[in-house]
Order: sequence, then C-alpha cells, then structure tokens
Amino acid sequence: MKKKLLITGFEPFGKDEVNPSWEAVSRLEDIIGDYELTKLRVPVIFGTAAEQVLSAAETLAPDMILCIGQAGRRKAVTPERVAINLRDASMKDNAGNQPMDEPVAPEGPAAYFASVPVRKMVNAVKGNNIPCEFSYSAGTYVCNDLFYTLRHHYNGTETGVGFIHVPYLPEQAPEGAFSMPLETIVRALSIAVEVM
Ligand code: PCA
Repeated sequence: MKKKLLITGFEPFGKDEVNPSWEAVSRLEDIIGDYELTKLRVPVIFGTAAEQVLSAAETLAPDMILCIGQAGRRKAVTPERVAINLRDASMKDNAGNQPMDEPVAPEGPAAYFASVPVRKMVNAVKGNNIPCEFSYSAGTYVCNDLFYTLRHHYNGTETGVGFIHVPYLPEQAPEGAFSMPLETIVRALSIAVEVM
C-alpha cells in the first residue's frame, strides 16, 4: 500500500498571472516513490489557505503534507526548515487582508521545525544538479501562515508537514533576474518527494 501525500500549490498573487508552485504541482506524476499524491490548489489568503488544506486532509488522512509556494527572488529551490508564529504582510493577500504584528496561533510556540527530512531533500535535489538550498525563513506572508498552521495542527502526530519555495518561471522574472524552467521545478519536487 502506498503512503498518502497531500501536496499543495498556490494560485497567482500580486502582479503575477501564474504561480510556479501550482504549475509544477499539477504536473507531478500521481505516484512518486512510496507516495500516492493528492494535489490541491490553494488561495493566497491568510487563514483560508490553511482551512482548505486542513479540510482536505481531514478526508484524506495523509501521511505527509508538503506545501509549495513561489519565492520569486530566490535563486534555488528552497526547502524550508522553520515556520514562525508571525503574520506580517508587506502587501495585501488575494482577499485584501494585510495582517501585521499578529501571531498565526495566539497559543502557539514561536516556531516549529519542518517535520519532513529537509536535509535529504536538499542533498538529493542538489545531487541532480538542480540549484537547491536550505531556507531558514518561509517569510511572514501566506506561505508561512499555511506552513505554521499545519505544523501546529499536526504537532505530536505522525503526519509530517513540510514546505518548499520555488523561484520564478522564465516568463515571470524581471530582465536579468534568476528563473527556473518549469520542467526543472517539476523534477526538483519529484526528487524531493521520492526521498521523503
Ligand atoms: N508565495 C507567497 C504566498 C503564495 C506564494 O506562492 C509567500 O511566499 O508567502
């Protein structure tokens, strides 16, 4: 029996018309390594993104949840090590919310480490000659909000929670800025899932 992975990508936000996270997630094979994948596209809205993932997870009862998001200025695929208990938005989300100086979960601890094997992922993706680095902050916007909420919810359970940020696609990147072809992002995610 395959293990169950719930893997999510985001809708576009800000000035972008595409989000590489969902573009890549939607192109992944349905079975990778030990996992059978269920893919979910989530809105870039504080609170709502996590509610939708938790609701899907309630039905699916996944062994692992891996969320993917866009971090446009990064020069590598970046598995996140830490989720922090802070909402501090530098721009409005897709519903017009812009929380600042607020906790994600008032009763929660300051931070959680990812509960997926981040080092294995980084080593495996890098080993396939795809730029990949640890990240020690998922930011304070909707991606971190989703990551922290899930990690908090599943703390002390068997369900692993991880997050990977991916760079801009070539068509999104400003002139001269780093970007990564969609096929490379798909391959990186596929390798990361395979070693989980
Ligand atoms: N990136 C944003 C939110 C959605 C996305 O793809 C972030 O890093 O918070």
